[in-house]
Amino acid sequence: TSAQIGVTGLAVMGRNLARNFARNGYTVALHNRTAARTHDLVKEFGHEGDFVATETAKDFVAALERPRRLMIMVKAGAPTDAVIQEFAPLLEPGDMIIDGGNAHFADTRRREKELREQGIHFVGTGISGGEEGALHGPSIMPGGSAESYDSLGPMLEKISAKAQDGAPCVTHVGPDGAGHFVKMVHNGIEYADMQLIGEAYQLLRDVAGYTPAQIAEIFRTWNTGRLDSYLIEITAEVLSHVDAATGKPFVDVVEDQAEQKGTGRWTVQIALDLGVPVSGIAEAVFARSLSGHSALREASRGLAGPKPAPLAEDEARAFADRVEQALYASKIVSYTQGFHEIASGSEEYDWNIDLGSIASIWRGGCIIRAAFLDRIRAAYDARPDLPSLLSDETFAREIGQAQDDWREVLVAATRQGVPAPGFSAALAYYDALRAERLPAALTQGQRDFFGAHTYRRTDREGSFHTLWGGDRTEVGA
Ligand code: NBP
Repeated sequence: TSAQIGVTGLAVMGRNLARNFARNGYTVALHNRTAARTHDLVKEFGHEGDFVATETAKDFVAALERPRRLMIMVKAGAPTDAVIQEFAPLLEPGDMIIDGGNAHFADTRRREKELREQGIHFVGTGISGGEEGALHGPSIMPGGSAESYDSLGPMLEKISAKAQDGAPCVTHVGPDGAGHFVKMVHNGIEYADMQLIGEAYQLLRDVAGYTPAQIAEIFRTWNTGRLDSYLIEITAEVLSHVDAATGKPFVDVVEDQAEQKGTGRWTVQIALDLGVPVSGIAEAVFARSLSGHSALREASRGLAGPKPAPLAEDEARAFADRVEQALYASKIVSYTQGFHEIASGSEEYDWNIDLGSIASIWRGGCIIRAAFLDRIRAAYDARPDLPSLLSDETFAREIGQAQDDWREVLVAATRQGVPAPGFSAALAYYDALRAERLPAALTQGQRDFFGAHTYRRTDREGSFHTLWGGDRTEVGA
């Protein structure tokens, strides 16, 4: 039997993707550096479909039909290069290597270029949805050549999540590293969503005075409205969970230091390189790193600040409604920033990414899946050259309606000393974009003063410099 696809790297993700392919009727060749994992999979799940267990690279490659489709699901970085080096010499022109790991898109670009010289299609593929998604249907973001998608697309569409309208959550994102780039920004947006939800929780707790169980109920209500999303849903689950050992809310017994694996950080690093303001996403990454500085936090505990006093019941309820507005408005901003980064990456690397289709494939399977994404897709479908999500009429109207409450929430947060860097960065972004004039004019004056960096004028073409050290006349530069 020859397999339509092979998966090497059978830890949680690879194993579940292999099972997903098999459950969808494909014959799947299996390989793992440590052969025990391969045999365990067959022993436990062999009844789910057709698997071909192999131990050597040669046997693995020989088990695949041509052109070969070989999926790598190993740890990102050096292990991925090692596996490529092991298999590439055994492949032929036209074969495909699919890297489903969380690779940095720059690595994917390099690998794609090297393998293209051998006639091998290298398909860097973002996969979101964790191990459950891998098994039941993830959101899949393949890059690589259009030709490889002709061969792979139908298989990926089969194993992918389906949105509510039945559309598969996979599309050919664009050439070389486009898929991994989009996956990276997906994760950055995920960080921002989580941070904003965290701030909403903290405000409901410290300003409104609600318990975690009450806040879980509030999130459940929100989940029936425009915030309907996987992250809001699981937030309610986590908040209502009670620790068995102590009887306390689970959220109160967990160490408050957030960890990260790096894709959120990459989103911000690349945004800095591209010159894209992703301040909301950056605050989310910084908030995680701040939380981890326990010595710094310990040393700062005694600093002066207000003591939050809980609100009366009806005020608390009104405040919760305002927090919903602030959360929704801030969410619009972080997606605006994330899509701006995708648009800039697409332009920089000539990927020609269709932004509406990205919103579309995030509607199911992935961590940021949300009803909201349908609306983003509609916005880009209506106007593919939309300069920013904020210029979409519907989003502009909604954020306009939310802004009073959004500001009130930040006033309360500031007064009561509850940090809300995500809400606050989002509002600053919104106000900066709206502003008729920015202090950037003053910045230009300062730069010209100390460094003769020159400036442009609002009323005439050209570059100018003022003789600051002399008689302060203006000269053309
Ligand atoms: P891990 O990232 O933990 O990687 C374990 C796998 O890599 C094992 O199969 C291991 O083989 C193999 N491997 C390593 Br480590 N070094 C190797 C080498 N030098 N040569 C050959 N194989 C090597 O697995 P995972 O959590 O299943 O994730 C797989 C990929 O999917 C990663 O890139 C991850 O970032 C990405 N991803 C993960 C998630 C998630 O929710 N976990 C979601 C989306 C994407 P061994 O068995 O012989 O040690």
